[in-house]
Amino acid sequence: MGEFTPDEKQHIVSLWAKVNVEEVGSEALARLLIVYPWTQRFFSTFGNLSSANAILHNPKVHAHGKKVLTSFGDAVKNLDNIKATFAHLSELHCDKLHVDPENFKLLGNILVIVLATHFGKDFTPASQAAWQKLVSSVAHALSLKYH
Ligand code: HEG
Repeated sequence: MGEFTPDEKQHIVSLWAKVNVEEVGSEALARLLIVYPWTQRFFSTFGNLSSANAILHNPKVHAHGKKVLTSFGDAVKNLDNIKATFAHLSELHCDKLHVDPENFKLLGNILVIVLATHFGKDFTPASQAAWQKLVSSVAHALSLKYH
């Protein structure tokens, strides 16, 4: 039962224990907004997003990045139950926020890149494989309530 092997769970949980949610979360969201500028449209209330530098230092981007990655951490704590864990957030992103679910995949891949820059060689191929599986599982779970 469950989609993750014991080895994959070990890779996910042990790396997560070393993640600084504020630092990694804000960097991942900032990079999403810089690399895929059309994602800025969801954050029109966030103030100055006019340059990479402005985005990287925007306090609302930091706060929201931390919020998103903290929420992502619920997946790490519920690896056997990811769909149910994100059912409510899937509804919210569809019905209230109107976020195209393609963006969950973009953010997941950016998160993997940020982890690679933070952990370097400690982010082994096996760890990356487990994390890629996790981000795609979360993106899938967040898309399930779309209609
Ligand atoms: Mg979303 C709000 C989690 C990706 C756009 N997001 C939120 C909230 C959470 C969350 C916990 C607060 C919900 C609340 O107020 O009750 N988001 C979350 C996760 C992921 C994700 C776990 C993927 C891993 N979000 C995501 C992406 C976009 C987005 C890719 C758009 C590109 N989220 C978004 C917006 C809001 C939230 C626009 C409302 C922000 C606000 O106005 O405060």
